Amino acid sequence: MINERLMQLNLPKLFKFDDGSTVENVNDWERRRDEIIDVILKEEYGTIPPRPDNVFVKDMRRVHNDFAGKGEHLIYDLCFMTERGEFSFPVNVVKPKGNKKNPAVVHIAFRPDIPDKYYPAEEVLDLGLTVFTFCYQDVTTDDDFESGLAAMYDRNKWTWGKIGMWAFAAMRVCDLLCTFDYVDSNNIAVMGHSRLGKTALLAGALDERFKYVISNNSGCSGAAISRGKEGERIKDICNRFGYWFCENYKKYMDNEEKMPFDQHFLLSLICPRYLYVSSAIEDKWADPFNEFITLKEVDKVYCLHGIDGFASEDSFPRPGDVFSEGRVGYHLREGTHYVSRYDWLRFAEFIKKGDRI
Ligand code: GTR
Repeated sequence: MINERLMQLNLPKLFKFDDGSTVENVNDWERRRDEIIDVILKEEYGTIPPRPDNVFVKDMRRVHNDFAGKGEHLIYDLCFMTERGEFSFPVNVVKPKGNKKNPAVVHIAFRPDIPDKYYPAEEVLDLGLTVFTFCYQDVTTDDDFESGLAAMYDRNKWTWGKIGMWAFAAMRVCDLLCTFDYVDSNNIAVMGHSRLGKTALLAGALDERFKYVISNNSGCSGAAISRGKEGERIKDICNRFGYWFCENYKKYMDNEEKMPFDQHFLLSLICPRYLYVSSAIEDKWADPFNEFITLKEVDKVYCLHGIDGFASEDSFPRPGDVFSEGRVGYHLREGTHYVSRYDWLRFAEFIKKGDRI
């Protein structure tokens, strides 16, 4: 059933090189991966500046909010050099007390407060995860190119839209946390919801230090295949939020079948690492069905690697379904566009499962 739907959509082929030849093995895939990165940056998210030489902490504060004595809350001012001088933004860390190396999550957040309605900090702490949260607006707001990170690089040189900028910031948080003794740097996740779920996918696709890439309700231009999509289409997203992408993306408004890629290209870059996508049944704008089928397509890359990818049935999932046996996980929950406690708990389970392997 799902495979038939994928065939009908006539998606651009993951295993076909630009010159028409075929990917036969994992070595070929590594070369194909570079082509895929090029096309999604050139046509969708824009080009992104290289990693800065040095990321450092300018200031650190301790917050007296110790989660029943079980945790610590620190705020770092993360700083690095850009083309136009120094740039910094605050990063909140909530960690279990002590110096044990714990898996870490880079949480790209809507809000700066800890905890907030989208982030049940105490529950996540109790699960033994250290969470580095930054608020996307502290890096750069949605449509302003005159301040924040957007103003720190030459726009004629780099074509990035806002999703690229937030993804770049998530990678800088990763640079920083890798320097801390209390982080298990072999077990780092990146996670986001909605526009920030799109961002988590891009950061995870580009930066292989993220072993787990978790995207909640990311929908259009995130986890969902654009061809045949219900709810939000490329035209809708470009009309409202064109600045999240590069200019080239506008070519595909009402013109999806001309795209030399689709969202399975982005998600395929995460293989052989751990990928988790979550949908909500009432979030029709994001289109749970098209989020789900992307994973079916991406599973083919895990097969090429001889790794268990997406272990699901060949039918559309029901609310309450969780598929987390392989390296590609998914759940569909009841309710609306939101990142809930239910979602966080599934993410934590998925990370811990990977951690044991
Ligand atoms: C919706 C938008 C989605 C999603 C979300 C958000 O309105 O159309 O693509 O990103 O907003 O708030 O991030």
